Amino acid sequence: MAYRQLSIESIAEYLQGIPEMKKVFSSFNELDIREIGDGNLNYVYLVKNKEKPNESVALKQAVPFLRIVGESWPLPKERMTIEIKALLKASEWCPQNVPEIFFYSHEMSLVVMKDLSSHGVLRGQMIEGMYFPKLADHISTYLAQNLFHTSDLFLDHREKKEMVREFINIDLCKITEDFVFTHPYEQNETNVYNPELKESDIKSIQEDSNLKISVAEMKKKFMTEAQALIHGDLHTGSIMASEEETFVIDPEFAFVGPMGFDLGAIIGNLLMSYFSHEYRQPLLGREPYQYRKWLLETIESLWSEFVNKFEHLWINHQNSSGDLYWDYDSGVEHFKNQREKYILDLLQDSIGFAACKMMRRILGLAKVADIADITDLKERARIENITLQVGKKMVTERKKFRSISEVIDLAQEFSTLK
Ligand code: SR1
Ligand code: MG
Repeated sequence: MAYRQLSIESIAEYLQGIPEMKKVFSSFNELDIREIGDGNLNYVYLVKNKEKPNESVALKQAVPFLRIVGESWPLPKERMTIEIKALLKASEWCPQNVPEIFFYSHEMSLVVMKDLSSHGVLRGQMIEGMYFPKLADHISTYLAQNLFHTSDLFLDHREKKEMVREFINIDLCKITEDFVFTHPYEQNETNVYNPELKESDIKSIQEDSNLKISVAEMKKKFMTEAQALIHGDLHTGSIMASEEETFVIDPEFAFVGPMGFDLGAIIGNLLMSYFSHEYRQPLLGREPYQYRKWLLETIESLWSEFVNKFEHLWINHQNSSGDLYWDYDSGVEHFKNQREKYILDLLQDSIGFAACKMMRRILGLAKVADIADITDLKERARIENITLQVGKKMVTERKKFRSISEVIDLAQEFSTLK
């Protein structure tokens, strides 16, 4: 079927023509269809049978332009092909953390998935101060499973290179290269600033040549390091969660890139939530420490559980296959040292990427509601500047960090509420 952009009016008829949908819907006569997409790129519809509300799906369709900007910014709708393949790949390693797919069409650039609306987007729920006791466990599993099994530590050399080819994602990588690693650090027409953010604060980032060199190093890593198949946009808006379950959605930015980009994305977003709650917790009528403490503990356990799970997979694979990617004499004797070095490099990469993901959300086009929705613009500017200064230190000094707890210490040091 040739591509056409679906709408609330045309979805019922479209779904009725798909045999797989007959397993979900007993009737197509009374469907409640709402557009619920709050992302920057695509359209997402929630489709429910009014008579039997447990019969429901989410339909996501890519359009041939960037939604946040409009039709004036073309973007190949074929990005959905990458998203579908990445969802299928992730479901091989941790099906419990990705949405079940009922149907997909590369021609129509769409995917029909399990309705996860009862879970809610993590970012919105964290803005409201909700706790997710299993988040660190679930996301560390998702990351360890996916990153390990799509890296050279696990895959055969040919399979790995074929995967690199399969996931070449030129246009969406270019969005990241521009909007995460370039525009926020220059005077660019796409940047959007809080009017209360001081010019001197903006300049402290955009005119610091040391910082720009550090960001450029992270950009080079992003562009050249084919370490594993990464999600590519793992912020808290790409996660649907309840207290019990966690689902990672929206992997349209997936490609074979540096593992630290995914770890950094989630760490950076949790840090921004932490800074935002310096303002938000008192507003919610709560004492300011408990929730923020939980956020920092989540960062710490996400990292340490990731390391444990990743190393466990690596050691088991080594023991069972006897195959090392650094297959040379006495390689086995140095296995432990190699793992330590690999993990330290990964920590420092993650810190550098987290910093870029934080600073771009303050100076660049795409914001995070945690901070950007703070209505008191002076308070927002104060939180924004904390985010910028912590980001600056993280990226420029990333090679000095030896553990995740040093990142936590830094975040606390810059908070006004200790
Ligand atoms: C210009 S598109 C802005 C952002 O939306 C996506 O979620 C990615 O983070 C992208 O950089
Ligand atoms: Mg997205």
